[in-house]
Amino acid sequence: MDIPSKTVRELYRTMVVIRAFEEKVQDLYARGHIPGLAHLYIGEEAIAAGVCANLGDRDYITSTHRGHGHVIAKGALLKPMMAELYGKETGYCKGKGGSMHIADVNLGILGANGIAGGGLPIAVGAGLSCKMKYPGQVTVCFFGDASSNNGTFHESLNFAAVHKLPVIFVCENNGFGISVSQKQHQAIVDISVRAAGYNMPGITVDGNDVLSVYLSSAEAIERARQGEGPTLLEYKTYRWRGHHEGDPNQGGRYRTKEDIQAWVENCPIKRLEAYLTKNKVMTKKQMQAVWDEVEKEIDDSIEFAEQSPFPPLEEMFQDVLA
Ligand SMILES: Cc1ncc(C[n+]2csc(CCOP(=O)(O)OP(=O)(O)O)c2C)c(N)n1
Repeated sequence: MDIPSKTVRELYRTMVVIRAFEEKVQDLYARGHIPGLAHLYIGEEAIAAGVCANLGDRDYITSTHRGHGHVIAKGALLKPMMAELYGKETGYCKGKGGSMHIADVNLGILGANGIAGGGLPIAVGAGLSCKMKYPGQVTVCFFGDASSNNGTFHESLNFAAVHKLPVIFVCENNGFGISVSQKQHQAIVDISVRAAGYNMPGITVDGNDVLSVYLSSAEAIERARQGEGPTLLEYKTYRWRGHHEGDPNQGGRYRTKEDIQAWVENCPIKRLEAYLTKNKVMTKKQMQAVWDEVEKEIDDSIEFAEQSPFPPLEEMFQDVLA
């Protein structure tokens, strides 16, 4: 299947927005503007962009603690996102959720999630509602390699397979769960082999190649839309930063400089830029214009967040469940 040039340009823009947003968050966090935790997705942008490009507003996603990329790719607005990171009243959760809990049900974003593996059963519930009430709609569930060891992973894949639910399980295998390498936490190399245990298709794809991500997820999503049930997609990638921004070594204690450098050179955005130039889809000037426009949008979101008020003290326990 050929991907239309318009779609390729949109994939590029989405990846640039995610990268530029997070580079700003990195800086703002270091300067103490953002409270709480921030887990950055830098280096993994091709997965969110490629998968979500196949979804509509009425489809659902569930996300993770590393969720900025997923929600941006699904259509979240930068202003309420940034305000949420700042803990401001104008944020997606009125400033009470922070980076890990951005949700917009109208856009099918059922929430980023601070619980590793927490999005899996939520996705299955949403998938069941798609099957029963909204045929043709699907749910995509993002989760990491370490989260695929949780009981929720096995129970969710089992339930989705038995009931042929329109759920696409997207494992972002960045090689680490906090500081523990995949080799130390799993006896398998490809997580996609676990699909066999649930009699669903499972494939492993280069997660830094946005075009391969787009095409492989298009196929799985179409299968789910047709009522043929779930798929397990594994995208191999790498996170450039530490597990979270509070790590003073930024992952330098458990990874070699050479490994990090090799993955930085394998940058998904650079790879797409090379494709765009080679195939004359965009010129360097047009690409630069995208960066400039996006930087402006992000600066506006920071201004919006900075000027917004904190939620009033008397609302501290409103909308909060515990
Ligand atoms: C149920 C649960 N156990 C442990 C944690 C602590 N924790 C937060 S993130 C994380 C590792 C997640 O790794 P992975 O799923 O591979 O995602 P990545 O951070 O690599 O994107 C852990 C163990 C948690 N948040 N929830």
